[in-house]
Amino acid sequence: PRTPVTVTVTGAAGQIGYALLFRVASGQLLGPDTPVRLRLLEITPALSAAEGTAMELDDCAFPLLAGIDITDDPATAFDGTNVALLVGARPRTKGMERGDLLEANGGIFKPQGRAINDHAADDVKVLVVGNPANTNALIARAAAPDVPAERFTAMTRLDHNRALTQLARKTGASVSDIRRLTIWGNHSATQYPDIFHAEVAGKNAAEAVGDETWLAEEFIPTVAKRGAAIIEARGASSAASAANAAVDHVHTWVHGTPEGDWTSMAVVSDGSYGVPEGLISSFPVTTANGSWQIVQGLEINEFSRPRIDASVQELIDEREAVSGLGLI
Ligand code: NAX
Repeated sequence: PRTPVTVTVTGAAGQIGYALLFRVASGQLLGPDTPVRLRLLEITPALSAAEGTAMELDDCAFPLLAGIDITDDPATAFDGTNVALLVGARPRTKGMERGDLLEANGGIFKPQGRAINDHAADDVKVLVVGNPANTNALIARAAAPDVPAERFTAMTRLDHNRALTQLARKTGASVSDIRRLTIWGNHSATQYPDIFHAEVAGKNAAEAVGDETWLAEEFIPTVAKRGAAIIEARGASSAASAANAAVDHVHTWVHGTPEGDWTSMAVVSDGSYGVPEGLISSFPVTTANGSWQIVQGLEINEFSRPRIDASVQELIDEREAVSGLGLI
């Protein structure tokens, strides 16, 4: 049998953690041949809840689950970790300013980045889910100078999947008929879901839709505000769909994108498409052999350019704010 891969999940007792852990343990993250050792990181008051989840994981008798450790210590949580899923974060509470939010999360992601730097396996791959995800990833990455920058990513796959379904509905196609959709920028309300390079059953998606008003007034806001719509309907934020997107993100990173297609991942910019170097921004990305590459050479039209720029500007502002706070 293969050596188990160590997967660390932070915020393991939260609602995304509850939806995510069972899928990781069942083999959906890394495939049916890869045993998994789980490490659950929680804050001290939530350790008991994490233990309850671990009991349920035991009770699933997953053949691929090689063990579970639960801890409130980042050094222990990331010791030898191969895949780090950083889900736990400090939510924005009433009356909290953006600066307070960034600072509170800096207090989580900076020490976690340092612990990854000092203790994780050489091949560690990091996915940040906890919001503000792109900037939390930037903070963790800055605290881990010995880990290659390309191992720190943030999640826009949920936005990507939301956009796939909206486009499929509009065109009467199936989601599996759609390729080359892109989420650009920040995982926030400024994100830009781009269908100009996408194809629906081999036809250009923007031409298939043929309706820029729908794009500007329905598609983009529906995708960008979907998180708020879920909260409104469900009384709680997206959890199972977020966990599903995290599984998709890592699975694609490890196993590769299909020929002729790409995915959306927030990754460190090399300056492509005018996104300042070093920002962690969502791009069209292909993956192969466990690494990713930003798709090059796409023409950005007049509709897309200001929308990409606006979201990137928000990331620049967030970077300035956390830099001012001494977090990077
Ligand atoms: P919950 O509040 O249910 O769970 C968060 C958990 O994190 C709690 O159990 C808490 O104790 C734990 N935690 C807090 N600080 C920690 C620390 N320093 N170390 C370890 N654990 C810690 O939130 P949940 O609904 O699970 O959402 C988690 C995060 O995902 C939030 O920041 C949320 O905004 C974000 N999301 C990101 C999405 C994305 O697409 N990137 C979509 C879904 C989700 O909104």
